[in-house]
Amino acid sequence: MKIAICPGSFDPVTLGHLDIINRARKVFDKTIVAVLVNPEKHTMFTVDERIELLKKCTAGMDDVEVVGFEGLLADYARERGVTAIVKGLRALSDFEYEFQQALTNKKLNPNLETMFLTTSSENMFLSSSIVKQIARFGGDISNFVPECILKDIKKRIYTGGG
Ligand code: COD
Repeated sequence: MKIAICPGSFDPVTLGHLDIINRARKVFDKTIVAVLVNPEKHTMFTVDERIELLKKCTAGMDDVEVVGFEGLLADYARERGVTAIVKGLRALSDFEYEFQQALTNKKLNPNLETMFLTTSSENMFLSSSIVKQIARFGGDISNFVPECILKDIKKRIYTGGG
């Protein structure tokens, strides 16, 4: 069984993330969406909230599992028998960081490949930070996040905690 892992902070999940997850599903038998649990990193949404939002967006996708993970991605991937890390590349600016991560993960777990999918053109500029920024100032985020979680995100941002 070929298993992909799509790791990230997903603070919150965007249409860009979902596009990469859906394209990974076309290639792999199973896709694990892994939310990094990092207490040192300040996030707007708690890990449980981020997992819940992702579960909502992937409801009905039997080949997708949403999990939280701690520590090194390479170790978690080994534990879960993962074939490849699947990530999206938006622009040249992503490349250096992603290249470093891919080489490090390969050193830590030589059996683990990293595969990059180029972002879809409509998501090229999209990131969780942009979504949070727009939402904080009351802007319209409906073109950037899945519709099924639009209300949850707005509620969370407008009722504080962001
Ligand atoms: N279009 C296409 N792809 C996108 C878009 C978009 N608009 N937005 C995001 N993505 C993809 C990117 O591939 C990105 O890598 C992924 O979604 C997740 O994005 P974020 O921003 O939610 O998550 P990051 O970049 O903060 O996640 C970083 C990791 C959690 C993957 C990383 O820190 C990690 O693996 N940490 C564990 C510790 C570890 O093992 N480190 C590596 C060795 S040093």
